[in-house]
Amino acid sequence: MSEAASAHGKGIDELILYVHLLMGALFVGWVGYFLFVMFRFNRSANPKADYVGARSHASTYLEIGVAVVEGVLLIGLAIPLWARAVDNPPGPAEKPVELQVMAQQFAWAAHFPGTDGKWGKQDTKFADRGNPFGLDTADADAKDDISVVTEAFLLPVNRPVIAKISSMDVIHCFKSPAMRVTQDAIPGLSIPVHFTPTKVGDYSITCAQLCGNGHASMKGVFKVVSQDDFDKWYAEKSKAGGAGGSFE
Ligand SMILES: [Cu+2]
Repeated sequence: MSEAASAHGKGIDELILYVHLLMGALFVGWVGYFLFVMFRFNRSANPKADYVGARSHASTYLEIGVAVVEGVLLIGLAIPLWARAVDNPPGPAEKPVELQVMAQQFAWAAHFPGTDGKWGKQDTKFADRGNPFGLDTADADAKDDISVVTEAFLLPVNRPVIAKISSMDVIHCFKSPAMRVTQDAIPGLSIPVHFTPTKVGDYSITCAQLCGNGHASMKGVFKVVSQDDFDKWYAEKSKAGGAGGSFE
């Protein structure tokens, strides 16, 4: 797994580690028990079956122990992590960067509201491969909107990001391994995910849902840069602006 580069990434890695440690302990325990039973209760040692079976309560205590550890993982780690990383998106006070992400066979596109901070009008009647976000180019708020298609898009470091994931054809899945974010992209739905990139660098986006014969080549890149570099790129793109992005 690539190194985590988002604020909640460490919590996910810890949870994965603890779940694997528990599974490892169960695996070793079960294999050990299986071997013990094979030797202890083989036919030559026990020519006649015992109809009472086990008399010790050890297995009950072990089962309770495993259930307690599972409970601690679920209630102590998984649910609080979900509350932090999935529920409760950052509010306006945290100044999140907002974007829409559109999946299409077989590429990714991103759409930002531009320097005015307002999304241009969008309607599915305008949406096609040449205008994946269905921007109404006649709308004044759309003039400075940024559409980035099949090229890298930028995000500032240490600032929360809210990405609304959608698809214009089949079900895809937005996956950024380094950000520890995975969300299905479903036609007709706009599903928000949020994360905070914590390291400058280039990070891949892949599609994690088999979506057709070009699925493996459906790669995207986002660059995490300093706030200054992001502002410069954002202003330039916004000036060029409009519904520039096209899958064609
Ligand atoms: Cu896909």
